[in-house]
Amino acid sequence: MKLGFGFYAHMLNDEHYRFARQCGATHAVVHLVDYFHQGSGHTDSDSQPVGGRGGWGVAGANRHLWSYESLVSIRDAMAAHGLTFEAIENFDPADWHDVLLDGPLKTEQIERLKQIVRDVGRAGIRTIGYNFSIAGVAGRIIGDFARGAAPSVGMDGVDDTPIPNGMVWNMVYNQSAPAGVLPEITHDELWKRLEFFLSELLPVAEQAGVRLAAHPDDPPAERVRRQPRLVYQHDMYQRLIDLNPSPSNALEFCLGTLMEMPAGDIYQTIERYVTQNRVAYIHFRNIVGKAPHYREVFLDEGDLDMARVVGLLKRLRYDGVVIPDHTPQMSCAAPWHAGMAFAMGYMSALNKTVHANQ
Ligand SMILES: [Mn+2]
Repeated sequence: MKLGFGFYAHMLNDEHYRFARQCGATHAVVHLVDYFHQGSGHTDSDSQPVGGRGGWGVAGANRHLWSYESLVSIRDAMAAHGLTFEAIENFDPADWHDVLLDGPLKTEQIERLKQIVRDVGRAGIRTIGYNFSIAGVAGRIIGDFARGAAPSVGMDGVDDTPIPNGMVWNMVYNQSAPAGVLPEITHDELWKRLEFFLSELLPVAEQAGVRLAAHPDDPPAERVRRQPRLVYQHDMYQRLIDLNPSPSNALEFCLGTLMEMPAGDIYQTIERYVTQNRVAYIHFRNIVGKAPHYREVFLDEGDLDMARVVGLLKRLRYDGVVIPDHTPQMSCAAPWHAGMAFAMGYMSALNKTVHANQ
């Protein structure tokens, strides 16, 4: 496995590139979306976004970052610090809200996504992670859940409040949308929308040398905010793969989210998808409990045996990128950085130990 680091958009600078390298990272996964733009309730923009029922923030703030020239400039700035720009994580809801909602701008937005895929490929970036979800990462809670009362996130029951018009994927894309809420749709309808998205984009992705990697639904539940979800059990990843045989149809394999799912053996699931060569990159995270009641914790105190995971990845000859997902924050002047440094050190040690023991 290769050690990667996930950057939020406001961390795209020399200081953070150095920090990631100092932690041992060789690869970078980048969130270009500004989740926090005009958002309420975010006191610490370094941490993962956790919004209320109004979502994280307003979509579209960072669209300038997606041009070919911008991608190349980010890639080159990272390369100067020894980092490979491996993947972009998440499309901006401003660019694909009507793809998710089957709205009137769907065709236009699919063309925009195709252009992004071409530009990403031309810039030498191999992967785009996405999460095909209407509610997105909604309905989580914050608390002192991890060891030593470290602030973290969790879930305590499913949020079933309806989503207001103008909002999708937990962000606002139209601030002047008429009053009202999104209509409830069926799971089959949402699978059809995914199938359309994949059938349009995968041929372009193949040509561009890019893989589209699906994140499972976090938190996993049949419905969140009254909207259906696609991948809320381990098996549902297989349905997504079987929808389209393209080699560019891949997974953003989130160990935390998969562990949150009540059923299934995580170690068998890792083997199942890695051996199909569908895992584009891995989110390394640990939790305690199962949806709809779980807590995110430090890597060495959760239900998942991280050493066993790294050993398994080694045995399966997985040579892709692994990044820390979210992590609890630590009590000091730089709570997010300390949490990340702890996670990176732990991952690096596991990786070295596995190689030493082979
Ligand atoms: Mn994840």
